[in-house]
Amino acid sequence: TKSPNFDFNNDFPSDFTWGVATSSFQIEGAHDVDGKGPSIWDTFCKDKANIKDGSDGTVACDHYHRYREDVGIMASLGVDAYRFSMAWARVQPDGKGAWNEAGFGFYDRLLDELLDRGIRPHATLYHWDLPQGLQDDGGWMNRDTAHRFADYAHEVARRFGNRIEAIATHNEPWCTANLGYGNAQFAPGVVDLKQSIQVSHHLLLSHGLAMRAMREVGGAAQLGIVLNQWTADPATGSEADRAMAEFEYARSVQWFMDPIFKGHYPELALRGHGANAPQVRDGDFDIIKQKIDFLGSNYYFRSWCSAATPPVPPPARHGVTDMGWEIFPEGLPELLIKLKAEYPDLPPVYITENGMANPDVVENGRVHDPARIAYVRSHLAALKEAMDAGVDVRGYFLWSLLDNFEWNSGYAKRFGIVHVDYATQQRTLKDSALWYREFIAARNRANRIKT
Ligand code: GBH
Repeated sequence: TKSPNFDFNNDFPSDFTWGVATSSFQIEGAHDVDGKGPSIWDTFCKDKANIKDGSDGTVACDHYHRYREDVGIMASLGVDAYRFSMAWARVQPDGKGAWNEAGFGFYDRLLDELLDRGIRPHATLYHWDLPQGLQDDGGWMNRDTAHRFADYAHEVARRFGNRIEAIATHNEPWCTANLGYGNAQFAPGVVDLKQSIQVSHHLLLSHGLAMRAMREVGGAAQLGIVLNQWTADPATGSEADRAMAEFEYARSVQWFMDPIFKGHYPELALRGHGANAPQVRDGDFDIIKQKIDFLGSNYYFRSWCSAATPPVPPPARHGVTDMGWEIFPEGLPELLIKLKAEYPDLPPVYITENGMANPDVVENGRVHDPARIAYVRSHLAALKEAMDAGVDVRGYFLWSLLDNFEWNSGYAKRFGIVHVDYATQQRTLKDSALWYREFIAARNRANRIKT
């Protein structure tokens, strides 16, 4: 395919990491192949009412069988790195007890393929697909799950720790807790505020235990965590809106950052949670507060806080995505600069996800998605501002390589820079993929001229 004619200027550092991201349940399919156990998302999808289009992840992008082709696509785009997650139930079908060699075999082949192609692997241990066996014992409400997670982390680090550039414990624990246990948008589908807050504590504990277990192994991988983060803006200058925004920032961003960097929960959020505050045991914060080598930050939009009924809608000056999310690139530098000020020990940051859903169609072998290109460009320009202001950002992972299973939205929402025709599993590079390729290549050209 001939690239559309884009004008751009890639002025990021020459060693900046350019990547794409996916997650296991959203792309792999092969839900019961080679000894894989069921995960809570396999279970959740069985109730068709849980997923907007009634779909599930049994086949998804069939990446389990097509990973070679998909890595080939990444190589053709010239990306430096690939962020993916491992399905815990693939490598340990029950979440406890025996390891499944065939499951590890898949990730072993994937890593080989990536390394052969010069693509650096960034792995996430948990992107929401808990083994159902552990859910049967209470899932993340059961404190013991944190210990099971550490065993799993230890085993992955032992086997693969020298071939993976970076390992993140969790992807967006806020979502696991709030959407899984707070409002039932996600598996396991519980609606219980108090539980969701206790779950968030167990997730942080599991992060700390996993960090310890992986440090014990040693190995070359950088270790960290991926959080979904946003700024929270009051809709108006009213006291109620301002208080709402402050609480929102405390209960989402600081709730996960403060324990890791300061060893306690944010006072404002704790007070707001009142009787729902989590049970914390002596020594928990010592486990949670450990040096991490990197922070992964997923940024999609800001949180808009209006206490009025009906709420004052966000201005959405740059429009909204197909998810209905306000496009707000300005929030990215605002967030990063705020984090740097609040957490003096902030390690290097990777933007581990950013991207947009866009309903696009293949026409004569082409997919025109100018809105996605504009979204990425505006967020990269915003990211550069944060870096110019002194935030140490080392890489950017576009969400997502492929159109995929968008959780409770099913396949109706398309986040890929590569289009997937689910009937044939045919992949087609969208214009955004061609743009990204050119953008990365421009960096490479600039590097060649420099040296
Ligand atoms: C990411 O989460 C995920 O990591 C990825 O798997 C997913 O495909 C991608 O984004 C696109 O969605 O206001 O309570 O109704 C995005 C995180 C999802 C967090 C939506 C806030 C709003 C929930 N965001 N969510 S709510």
